[in-house]
Amino acid sequence: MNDKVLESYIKAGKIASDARNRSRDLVKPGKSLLEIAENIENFIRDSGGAVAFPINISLNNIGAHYTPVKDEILIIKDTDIVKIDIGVHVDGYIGDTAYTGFFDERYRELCDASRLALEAALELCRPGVKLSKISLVIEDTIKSLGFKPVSNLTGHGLERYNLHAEPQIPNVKFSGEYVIKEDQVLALEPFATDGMGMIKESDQVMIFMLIGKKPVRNSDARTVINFAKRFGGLPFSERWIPLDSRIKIRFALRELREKGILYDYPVLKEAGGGMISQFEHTVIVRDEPIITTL
Ligand SMILES: [Co+2]
Repeated sequence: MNDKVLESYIKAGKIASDARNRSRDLVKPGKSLLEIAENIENFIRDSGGAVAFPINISLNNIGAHYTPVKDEILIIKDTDIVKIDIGVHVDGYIGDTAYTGFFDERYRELCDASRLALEAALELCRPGVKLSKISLVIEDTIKSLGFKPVSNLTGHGLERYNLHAEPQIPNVKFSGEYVIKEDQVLALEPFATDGMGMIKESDQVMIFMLIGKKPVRNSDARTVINFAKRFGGLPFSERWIPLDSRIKIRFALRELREKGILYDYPVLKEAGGGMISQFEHTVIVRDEPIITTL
């Protein structure tokens, strides 16, 4: 990795970390999800970064991929646990970080489980370590606190303008010989739950990504394509689309999904209705691991 690339990763990580810390003051009972999302995404842009994916604000049994819509009505309650997942890029180099906020002490241990699993896993991000060892320590740490890792949500590699590069990093043990290498960039994100230990897709979708090119006749659909091209293949939010009505937006998105032009990220919910906690950092694999989002 050359100095320019390293510098971009460090800068993206720092802005993501600042955005995460800033969000801690906003994530409070009575606050609206829409207000939090707009505040944090604007902060990222004002700090000289670009938003690498719409801020995910996933409550309770939702594991990921919830981001407010234009007419969002959800307000945080004091019984909620709130996962905030933030992505920032600088010239395509991404920092990805998440934490879980809670207001009721009964969720402390659930949140500790994914936080401590992340801390233990980060220690292992050195050249030559087997990926399976990282997954094992995540599973063991979460189980030692009496919870289950979410088996079908994984950490992931990061590459320029690629949010889900190889390798996938399971949060449960597996057997495999894959070894991590110096300068690989990894986003580790343990998820812990008191439910079944699996997520399933719901039929709600708020996050999309452009994946294909095909002619479309509908002018609103063309507006969405032209808008989506700005993101260089990174995901975008329905909320950002510059069309004046949500009906037009939904209609255009449906056409593009059906034609295979858009990929969608459905809201993911715990299969047994359990609560989910998540913590995440981005790390550059080195003998002394560089955690860019610390
Ligand atoms: Co991630």
